[in-house]
Amino acid sequence: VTRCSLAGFWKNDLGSNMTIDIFENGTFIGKYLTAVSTTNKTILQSPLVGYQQPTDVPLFGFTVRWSFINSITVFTGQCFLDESGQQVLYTTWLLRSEAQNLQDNWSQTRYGCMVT
Ligand code: B9F
Repeated sequence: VTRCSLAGFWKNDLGSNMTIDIFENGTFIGKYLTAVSTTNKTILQSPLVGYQQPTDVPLFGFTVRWSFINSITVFTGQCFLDESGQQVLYTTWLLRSEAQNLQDNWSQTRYGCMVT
């Protein structure tokens, strides 16, 4: 490949995996299974929707609606080709969880980076 695409199966540095189907115009849908969580609730596969630019090393953004907890994560990043021609995603995320009241709102957004 000389060109990156988000289409297909991915596993990140945490062990989470996702599968993505891309449409003609760069929109995509998929399923996300996180390997990590900090709740007792059973982790379930969760839906995602996103958009990628139609370039050789596309920029992208997508949202996962966690199906097992009232939280949302948005991810944005870029697909690269590494030295061996392997596709790799460098992504930054924001995880929003529920505030019980307006006073707690400030504390309910986490962020981080990952490599997929
Ligand atoms: O653990 C998260 C969570 C949300 C509310 C209670 C528990 C849900 C899973 C998030 C998975 C993140 C990582 N997995 C991955 O592949 S999304 C970004 C990372 N990449 C307590 C309150 C908010 C977090 C913990 Fe919770």
